[in-house]
Amino acid sequence: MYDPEYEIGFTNWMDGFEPTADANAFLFDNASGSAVGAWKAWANGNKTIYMGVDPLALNSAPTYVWWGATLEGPSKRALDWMLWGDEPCSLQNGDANGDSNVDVLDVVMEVAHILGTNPITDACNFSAADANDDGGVDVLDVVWTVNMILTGGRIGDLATSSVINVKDNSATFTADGNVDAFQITVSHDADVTFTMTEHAFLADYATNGTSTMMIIVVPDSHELFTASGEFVIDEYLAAAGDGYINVSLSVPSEFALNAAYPNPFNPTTTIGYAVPKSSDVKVIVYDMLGREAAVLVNSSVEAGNYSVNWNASDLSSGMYMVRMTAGDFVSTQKLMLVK
Ligand SMILES: [Ca+2]
Ligand SMILES: [Ca+2]
Repeated sequence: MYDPEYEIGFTNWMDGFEPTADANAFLFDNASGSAVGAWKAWANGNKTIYMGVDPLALNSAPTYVWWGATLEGPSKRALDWMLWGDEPCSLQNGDANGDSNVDVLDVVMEVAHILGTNPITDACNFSAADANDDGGVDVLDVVWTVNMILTGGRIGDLATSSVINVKDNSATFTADGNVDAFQITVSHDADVTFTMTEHAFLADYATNGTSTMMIIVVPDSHELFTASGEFVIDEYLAAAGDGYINVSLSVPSEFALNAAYPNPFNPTTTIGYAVPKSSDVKVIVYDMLGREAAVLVNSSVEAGNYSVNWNASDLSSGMYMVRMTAGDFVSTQKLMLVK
């Protein structure tokens, strides 16, 4: 282990700080004139290691605190009692790419960081991307940055709540005012692809296997995104102004087996269904002799609106029946396969 007296450069540190010539005092006791906090830096390979002593612990056991081992220097954020004269970097909040403008490029950079497609690794850029200074980069920083860009250009009140609706593999929303950003994570089969709304300041997504995270910034229609197949919304956040707003998924009020489309069909059709509460749901297709032709759904399903595709390419033309059952609910519909 290191010798603290040597490492930090103090002599007589129990009686008050008398920094040695190579230590840096940063806080002084006005009455005694002695230092009550000090730090020292060492080169260590291509990094600089910083160490400080906690002035708040002077009268008990002084504690040594490592803070920072970075190229840039000590982090003020890591120990907020430190009174550093200089910020380690001076980028304007929101100017994530450091080009002295806060514009859509910075929002793109923040969104790519959140989606994980291009994480911000530079401490200075990260600090600028953390526009609201809470130590992380998330959708609130996107909103903060967008509002800097759009100052004066927005009409109407900020939303306080929003409802996300899913129907026919598309997500839309309603809200009681302007929503600045949505962050939505959905799960889906690996071959499902997504098309983001074109009516937004910015909309982007990142798919990782069977999970996709999307960020839709300042949507100016009710559209959010459309998928090529079924998905389930796992997580959702929405923000307006400087905070999150209440957001919920619309839940159907009753079970329903919706009209298949197209019908008649050849060879695929889409069948929508609604589940008002978590239930064991079966959607099964029978031929006219009552034999099972396809099991489309047979699982526990969360409340929501869903749709399922049926491909009947290996079956012969004719009439089929699709039956949805969930608890006491039963609904049946005719399907006409015409080849
Ligand atoms: Ca910029
Ligand atoms: Ca932040």
